[in-house]
Amino acid sequence: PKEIFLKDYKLPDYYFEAVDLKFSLGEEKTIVSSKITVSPKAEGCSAPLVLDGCDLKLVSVKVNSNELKEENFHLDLHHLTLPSPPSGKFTLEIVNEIYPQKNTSLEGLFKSSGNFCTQCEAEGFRKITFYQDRPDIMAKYTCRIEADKSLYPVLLSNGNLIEQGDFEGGRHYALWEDPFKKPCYLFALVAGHLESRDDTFITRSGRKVSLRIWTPVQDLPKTVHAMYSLKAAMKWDENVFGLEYDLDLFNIVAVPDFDMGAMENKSLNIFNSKLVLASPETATDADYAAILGVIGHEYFHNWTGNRVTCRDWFQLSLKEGLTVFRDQEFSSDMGSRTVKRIADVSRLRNFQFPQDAGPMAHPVRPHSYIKMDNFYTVTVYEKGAEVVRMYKTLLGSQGFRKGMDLYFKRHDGQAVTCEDFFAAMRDANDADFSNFLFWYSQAGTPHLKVTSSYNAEARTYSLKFSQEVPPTPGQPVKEPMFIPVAIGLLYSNGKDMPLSSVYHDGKLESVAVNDQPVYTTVLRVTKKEEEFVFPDISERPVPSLFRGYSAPIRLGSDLNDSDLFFLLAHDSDEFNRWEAGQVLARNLMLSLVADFQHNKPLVLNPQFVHGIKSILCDSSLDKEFIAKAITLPGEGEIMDMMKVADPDAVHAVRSFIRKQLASELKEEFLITVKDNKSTEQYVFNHPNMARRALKNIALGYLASLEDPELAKLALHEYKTATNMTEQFAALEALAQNPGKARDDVLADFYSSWLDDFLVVNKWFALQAMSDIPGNVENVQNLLKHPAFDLRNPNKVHSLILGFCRSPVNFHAKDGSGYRFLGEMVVQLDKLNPQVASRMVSAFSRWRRYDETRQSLAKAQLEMILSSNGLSENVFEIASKSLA
Ligand code: HT7
Ligand code: ZN
Repeated sequence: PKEIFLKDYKLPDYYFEAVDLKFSLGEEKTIVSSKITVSPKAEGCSAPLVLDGCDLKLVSVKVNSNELKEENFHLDLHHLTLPSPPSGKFTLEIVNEIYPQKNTSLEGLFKSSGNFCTQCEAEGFRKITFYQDRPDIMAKYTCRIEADKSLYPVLLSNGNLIEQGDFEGGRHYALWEDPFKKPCYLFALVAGHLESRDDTFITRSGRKVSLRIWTPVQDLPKTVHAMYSLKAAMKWDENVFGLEYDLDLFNIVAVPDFDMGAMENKSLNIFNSKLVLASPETATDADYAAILGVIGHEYFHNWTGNRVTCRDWFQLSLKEGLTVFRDQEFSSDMGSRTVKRIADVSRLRNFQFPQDAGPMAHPVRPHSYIKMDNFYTVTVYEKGAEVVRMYKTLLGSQGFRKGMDLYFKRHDGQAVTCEDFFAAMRDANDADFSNFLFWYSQAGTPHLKVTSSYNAEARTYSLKFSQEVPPTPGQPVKEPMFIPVAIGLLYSNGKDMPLSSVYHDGKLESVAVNDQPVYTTVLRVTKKEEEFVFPDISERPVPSLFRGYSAPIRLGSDLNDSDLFFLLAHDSDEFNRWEAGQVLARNLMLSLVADFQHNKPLVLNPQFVHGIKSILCDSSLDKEFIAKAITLPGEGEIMDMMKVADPDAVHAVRSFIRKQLASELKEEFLITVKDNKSTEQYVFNHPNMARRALKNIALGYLASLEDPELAKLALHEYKTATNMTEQFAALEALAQNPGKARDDVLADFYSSWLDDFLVVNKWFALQAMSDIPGNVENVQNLLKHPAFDLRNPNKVHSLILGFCRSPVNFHAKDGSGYRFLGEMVVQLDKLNPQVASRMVSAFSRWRRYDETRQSLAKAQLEMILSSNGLSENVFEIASKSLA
């Protein structure tokens, strides 16, 4: 397989101005005709025109209406080449056949539950027709779709519907025109039996936009929340960024078979059904929140991604990092900012940090790839969003908005780079960003050490920073990064100290704003070692470092347990209160893991129990914050901090602490469950979600005790729940412990929900993720369950990736978990390489484990690599994992 490098980027020799597509959809085959207006980059260009094409049957090629003979073009497995196209502008007409009914890869044109549907990002358009399939080719499109009217009554594409009609013999057509130039990855077509929920949105300039959410008719009642989310997102983008929707129609289509969450095709977003359909009885609060966030995300792409797109796929984070940042901010504004930040940082730590420390580590803007699909990663998305967040931290809300305005002013309608975004931020604010661009080019999570000292005589407080960016594949040595450190200092009474100035590089710099002292300031750490000294500090402060998690780094500080307990109790930055609790919990878990490994008895620090109790019982705190604060760090996070990851020890310790807390705080947890029971109808708002979250966490703790009385309580909660959030939490609580009660409740849940495929997926996932010993056998049996289907990515995620989330079972020392995954990858690769390569990623950190596990995992990676007909997707991840 060929590796593609960022440094080799070249402007295209030919641009496409207009593209007219025609689709004749059929049961055997689909005929695609394209008419493209081609213009050379420069007068007299004699370069060959190379078009991408994959799995296409060419029927004819015409240039300026003349059909080309075979000797005048060249066709191979991946390209159609015109060696000497005419000089100057010309029209190119191509006819080809495709076979969507046989397409299980879910890219290009495929069928999902009987409906036609497309997915073109990143390089799927080449599975539809021959084209320069790259994002810097931006053209205006029309799309004419012809199909059987009774099978496919709805025909959709991008832009506006400008014509439609019927033919004799039961076929009909629709002609769509998109007035905006776009890259081909934003092209979309849907044809099928669908109904829509319709609504309207009046933009702030008074334009009326029709909103339609399309699903099979029986699912329409479940689109209320999606429509609410869409309208909220449209309003939010106007209010916060001044960005209005630019067409008269916005369509969303929900399909059950989809590789990712959703796709932002211009005016025709296509969504995985699980991110559209929700009702209180069938969807949890987490589902509702995910729908809000992803509907927002795809809508926000209309500006950050569609109006301004990427020059090449290396720049993916330009649109994805920025749009994730925008959806995070949207969700924060719609709910609790602190809780959202905690969730986002946890995700970064649990998924992105391990990637950044493993063989697949890559910068936010990768330098090379074999298959672009493999780079839709937590690094490009979530770390990319943190990079955007740092601009905002450094520039403030107004400065950030100025940068965004300039970005759109300069680049609307263009395909651009991460430097263009950086330059807009810098120029709009006249800012000095020195080495900030290393965030795009250097992989690895920087380690930042902070040491503090207080000089009572001089009344100064010093913070010394030293940073290290760890080596990653292909990048043994790194430059220091530009790290914004948002910081506050606390008096011993817990109040924030006012800050007016700081000594840095021998100079006294003001940190006041409008001549007023501040309580949080942002220090700019740009060197390997750097010191900041605060003057006029009357007592030894406790520092609150990286408020709001102001940079994606690993922090090592000299704060001791009593400082951390103090911050947990007093910090005015709520995120840092949570963070202090997490640091305490991580330290505690690591020390108990060491005890476990040395066969020492496990004893829980009473101060920790007291800390958890005081949070649980603090009625002044937000309930969702309490739920987050009393949740222990995940097993993956702890393993990530160990020299040799020990899944059995970490699991034993986490279970021990949970049980110990449950037993010591049993009364408090019981009161929490009782006081937070739902009494009214389900409402999706922060106070109600917070109450449910806290009740569910408390119930989970109680059920861990394996006490029949508490199991009875959980069963009662399961039976009386009026919404899925509480019913599923009760099911999870009961399913922690093996036995008849577990088996019965799982069987009851399935028989109650077998008609709802999204709920059944939850049922698969819950069993797959179980830590019950030897669960691999159960998962293997579930593969044969009538509701399971290997061709559906949601089901594969629930069952197979779900299984890999259980450290004890996936990393079982007998190798059964690894063997199971190895076999599944080989099978899946034949159907859907993108999904298969995501599965292989579960192996990528195999070197983190003991020798026995290492050799078992390595054997599976080698087996995968030696299998016949391996896709480039799987090859790239498996070979890089072994390198
Ligand atoms: N921009 C979309 C990416 C996407 C995708 C990528 C590869 C293969 C399938 C895919 N489906 C959607 C989604 C987004 O981030 O908004
Ligand atoms: Zn996106």
